[in-house]
Amino acid sequence: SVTERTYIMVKRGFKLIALKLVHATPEHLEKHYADLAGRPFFPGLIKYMASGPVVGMVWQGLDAVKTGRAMLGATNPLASNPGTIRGDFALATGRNICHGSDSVENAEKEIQLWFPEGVVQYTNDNEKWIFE
Ligand code: DAT
Ligand code: MG
Repeated sequence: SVTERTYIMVKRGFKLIALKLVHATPEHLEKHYADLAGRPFFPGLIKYMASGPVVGMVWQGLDAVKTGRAMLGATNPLASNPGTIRGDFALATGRNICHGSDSVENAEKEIQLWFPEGVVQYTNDNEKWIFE
């Protein structure tokens, strides 16, 4: 639907409805990546993602989840097309630099985890102020 939302870090005509710089704690990231707990790379993933701040964003628009994933590229940057974030800027699976929700349901969970204060409600009507 046209109000579908995802948690991604890039723009393509979507509406930005939340953004913040967060230096997440390992505990926060363990919740975010809970599905992967127990995998051999899990401790390294948490350390990597907690090593510095990330820019968290919520973008809204048609097919935001699927289009967001397409823009990120494949989990392994080696399999990511040029023009995708991972295909252009990452080399290794364990250091693939970005995250995007993989389903509408998970997106809503992740938005709640990263933006418990809620997103910003607004309409894009700046022009009437700029050209008044
Ligand atoms: P994605 O981020 O494409 O949704 P995922 O949810 O399966 O991929 O895994 C989350 C992150 O965990 C992934 O972006 C990088 C890391 N990861 C996944 N599989 C890995 C592996 N085999 N070795 C090292 N890191 C891995
Ligand atoms: Mg994932």
